[in-house]
Formats: sequence, structure tokens, C-alpha cells
Amino acid sequence: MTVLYKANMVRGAEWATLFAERAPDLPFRLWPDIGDPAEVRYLVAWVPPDDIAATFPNLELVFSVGAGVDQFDITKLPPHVPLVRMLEPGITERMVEYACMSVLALHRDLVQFIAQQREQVWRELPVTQTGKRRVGVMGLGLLGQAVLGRLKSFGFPLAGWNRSPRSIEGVTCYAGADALPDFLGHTDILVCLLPLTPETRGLLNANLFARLPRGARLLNVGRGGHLIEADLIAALDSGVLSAAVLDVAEPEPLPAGHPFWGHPRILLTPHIASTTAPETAVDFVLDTIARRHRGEALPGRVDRTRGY
Ligand code: NDP
Ligand code: OXD
Repeated sequence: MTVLYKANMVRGAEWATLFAERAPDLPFRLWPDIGDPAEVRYLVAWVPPDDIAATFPNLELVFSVGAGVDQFDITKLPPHVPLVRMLEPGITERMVEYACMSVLALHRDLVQFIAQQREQVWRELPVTQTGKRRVGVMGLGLLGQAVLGRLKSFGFPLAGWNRSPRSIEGVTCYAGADALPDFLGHTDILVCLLPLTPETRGLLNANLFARLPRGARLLNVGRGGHLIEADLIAALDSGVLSAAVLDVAEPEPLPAGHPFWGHPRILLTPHIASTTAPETAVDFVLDTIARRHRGEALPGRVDRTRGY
């Protein structure tokens, strides 16, 4: 009965140490040292190996090492093998930090000031009070709600848009496709924290940008596939949007020469908004395995029909 890990190898070494301490009787292996594939019962992966089901015939549980699961083709997992996304506090805390940093950077024109610095330009830009800068978050799940919770302290008027209705104190909540235009019309800084699904792919496009107040700002911390890249460039170049912070892209890494690298209105980070903390992730995995053995419900279990 083995746990196989296939993700960031530096953090993998930490996982191995923690497993040895906390579950010394449970063999733990780091990809590509898979041992006997028939012994692998639990797979923890970022990019999963091809043909998981055929390679590991006795799998009981598959974990995404991250909060998102779009990198998995759930249809290829046998129905009795649950896919579980990582629910551990480290991911949430780091996302909250990154999102607050980026919203403040967009609010205080940091992207424009970085461009000015490159051009050796010393010029003030008008300051907007936080009370007049409306921040809207798409996706009111675990991360969206945590980010909104921390943004409250800055005094931004807050809104959120979600598939199903939500009620969050201090946040104007919108639900469903019909409510999207209204939400966008009241959003000066748009934050995307949606999962990537067939419904949300390409949602950040020219039509959506056109519904935002002119000169709005964008933070995409969801997935690169949410964004139509050419539409973003056109929106930035025409003033429909004034700046964007992007943590995700498609593909990752972006190829050399891609227009995002040098665009003066884009601040790009290499998908580091949040990372899984081994300390707490190992406990989550061990707890989930124990729950599975007891036949209990599994927090973070991906709904096969929704895809997240
Ligand atoms: P959750 O599953 O907790 O929340 C997702 C939310 O999105 C739910 O509230 C869901 O609504 C809503 N949603 C899903 N589909 C739609 C839709 N079509 N229209 C409107 N709302 C929709 O996920 P998390 O908050 O934990 O994570 C969100 C995403 O953040 C991840 O999937 C991942 O892509 C990204 N992420 C990025 C990281 C980074 O480093 N850049 C790190 C971690 C995560 P409902 O509940 O009604 O179904
Ligand atoms: C995640 C991520 O999904 O890091 O956790 O993107």
C-alpha cells in the first residue's frame, strides 16, 4: 500500500520527510521511482501520469496537489476512484496574501509606475480613495471568500459573482449568467478566482471587458484558460482596461517573445500566487485516507459532473 507523489520535487522531499515522521508504516515514493505499480493505492499529483487507471490497477484515491483539478481528465479515472483537491490552510493563506498584494498594486497604479520607471519618467498619477474603488471577485468558493474577507479591512466596496447564490456580510453578491453584466458594471478591479471548466474557459474576453467601467483593472489568479489573450492586449491597448496582473497563463511557461512578457500594462508572475504547504497538506492527505477507510465523506472530493 503505497503513496506516490508526482509534483514539485523540492517540496516532494519535504513530503517524504513528513510522511516518514507521521505515517512511518505507509510507504511513500517520489515519481519516477514508482516501485510496483500494483502497490500504488494513493496518487498525489500536479500533472498526472498518462493512463493512470491502467498503470495503477489498485488505486483507491487520487489527490490533486493543488486546489484546482483542471489538469486531470476525470473521465479517465474509474468511477470508484475519487479525485480529491487539496484543502489545506497554506493554500488559502498564500492566495489571500497574493490577491491583496495585487489588488493594492492595481489600486495604487503599481503596473503603470513600473512602466514609468523603465522609461525614466517621474510622474504622479491621481489617487483614488479605496472607498471609491469597487473590487469584484468572480468565484465565491473557498479562496474567493477568503480573499474578500481580508480585502474588507482596506475599505473597498466589495462584490462577488458566483454560480449559485451566496450571502456574505459586507459583500454584494450576484449569481448566475444573467447577473454577470450588473456585477461587471459595478467592478473597477476584477479578480478571477474561478475553476477552469468548459463553462468558464475563455470567460475573460472582449465582451466581458466591454461591460466593465472604462479603464478597469484585472487580476487573473484562476487559470490561463480563463483569458482570451488577444482580447486582453486589445483592451489594454485601447484603454478599455488600464492594467492587468496575471499569475497564470496558457501554456505555462509562456513562450519566449509572447506579447505579455514586455507589455507595459501587464505584471506577470509565474503561477506562484499560492503553493501547497507540505506541513499541512500531508495531514490533509493522511486524514482523507483515514476517512476513506472508515467509509466517510471526503472533504474536497471533486464532483464529476461539475468538474471542480
Ligand atoms: P472552490 O471550488 O472552492 O470555488 C469555486 C467557486 O467558483 C464556487 O463558488 C463555484 O460556484 C464558482 N463557480 C464555478 N463555476 C462557475 C461558473 N460557471 N460561474 C460562476 N461561478 C462558478 O475553488 P477554490 O476557491 O478553492 O479555487 C478556485 C480556483 O483558484 C481553482 O480552481 C484554481 O483554478 C485557482 N487557484 C489558483 C492558484 C494560483 O496559484 N494561481 C492557487 C489555487 C487555486 P458554486 O459553488 O455555486 O458551484
Ligand atoms: C492550485 C494552483 O490549483 O497552485 O493550487 O494553481
